[in-house]
Amino acid sequence: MKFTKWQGCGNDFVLLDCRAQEPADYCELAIKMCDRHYGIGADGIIAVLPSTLPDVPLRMRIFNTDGSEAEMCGNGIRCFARLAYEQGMVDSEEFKVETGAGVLVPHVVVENGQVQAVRVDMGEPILAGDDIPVTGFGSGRVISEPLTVAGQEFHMTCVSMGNPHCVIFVDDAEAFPIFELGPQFEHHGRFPRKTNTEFVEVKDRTHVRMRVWERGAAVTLACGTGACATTVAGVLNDKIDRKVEVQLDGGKLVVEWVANNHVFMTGPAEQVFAGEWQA
Ligand code: ZDR
Repeated sequence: MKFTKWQGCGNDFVLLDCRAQEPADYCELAIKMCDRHYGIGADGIIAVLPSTLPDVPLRMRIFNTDGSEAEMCGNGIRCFARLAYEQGMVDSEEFKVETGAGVLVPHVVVENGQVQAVRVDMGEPILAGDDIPVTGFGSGRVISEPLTVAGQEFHMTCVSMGNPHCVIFVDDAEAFPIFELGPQFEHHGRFPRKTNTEFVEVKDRTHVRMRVWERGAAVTLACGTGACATTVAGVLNDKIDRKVEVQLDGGKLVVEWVANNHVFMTGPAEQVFAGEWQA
């Protein structure tokens, strides 16, 4: 099976062209391929599939390192879009992609024949507690609500970008004990589908520093949907402007929550190597 390996801000993925043939078991394949010692090594695998919808050329599925399927992946969809564009799977720089978070629209930014970045219309954030899902808030928003983890009280703002996010503003992102507390957020009883958690330090109204504990993947160097959720959470708490630069462990993303309620994310996507899977 041929594959390509990609990264966006250091969040890395194996991309598989599954349009003609699908693996028998995505879950098992994700666990094996993502293993950094016995496999290829990645934060997830992404399948390129034909869409099930009219007028949508492609469908994306993403599986985490633990084999669980996520609805969406922000860094992954940029890699997916660049691959589809460069491999001629689509005939324009902007096209629709079917995802578990609905139909999203990436735009491959090309200047002088070179791909510079990928900008993605990530759709509208979901803010109703039951829909994120976070229990205990009904259809209300979850903005700076108390959450007790490991005996400490935090304030969470919850946002779904198709996948669930819990955003925690902290004074010092670098010093936050993310490895110790990250899993306790992920598996907290308030999150019926578990959660991705972002620990965010606001530098000023247009710059934030974000670290992430990802559902099903642990600490990663970046999280695209998390950067979008962070921006929405920052605006809802009046900590930042609607357009910000998000500094992640592995790079920078620019995120803008525009007036029509859509969130746009812009960032890099790079192919690192191509190979053949033999296991
Ligand atoms: C966070 C993520 N890497 C991205 O860039 O958006 C998405 C991966 C999926 C995530 N671990 C989840 O929702 O289970």
